[in-house]
Amino acid sequence: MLSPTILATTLLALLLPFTNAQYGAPDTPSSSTSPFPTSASSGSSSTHTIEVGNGGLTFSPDTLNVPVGDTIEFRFYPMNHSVVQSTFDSPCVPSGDSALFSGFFPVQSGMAGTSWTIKVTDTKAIWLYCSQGSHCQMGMAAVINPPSSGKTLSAYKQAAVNIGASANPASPQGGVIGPVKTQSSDASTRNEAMGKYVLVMAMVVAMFTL
Ligand SMILES: [Cu+2]
Repeated sequence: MLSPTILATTLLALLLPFTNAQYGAPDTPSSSTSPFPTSASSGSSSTHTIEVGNGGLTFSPDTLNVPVGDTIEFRFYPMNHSVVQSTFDSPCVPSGDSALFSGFFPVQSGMAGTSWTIKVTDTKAIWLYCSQGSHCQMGMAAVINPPSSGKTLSAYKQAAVNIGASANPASPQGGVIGPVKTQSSDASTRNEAMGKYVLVMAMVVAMFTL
């Protein structure tokens, strides 16, 4: 049987190294208690992809939540689609003089070699449609960062049915046209590796601390 005194002494002996580490005893490497960065990817941005017209008059996905600072790459499929920004209240027409517009991307088969990339600069909803023929009226629309309540993409599509004709700005604006980006860039691979490294180090530190 352990006496209460021995038990207390044993407990104290067990807890003492931990306590010393917490308060940075001189013989404890200070690096083992230094705080780790909570996220290896903070400060970097990532690219989201939306396929335009892949297998039908669709955006895939047609609803996307994108953090401010991230970019969206639009990839184009046959036959000839575009991406234009409108308001929720007026589907199928540009939202104004500075409405985002990709231009048209004619492609016979497969994916167009060039894509259109925009950067999300605030949290406001971005309503998008295709200005080719009656694609918008047939439901070719999408929304970035949809409002949490009220305005929905399905309501937008219902209203679009009654719009006489689509329109678009005179020339592409608000984005960057360039070669399609490779899916796994060096940067994202590095971020992934760094994330695993931080996780392993945190586990090692936890093993020695607890
Ligand atoms: Cu279209």
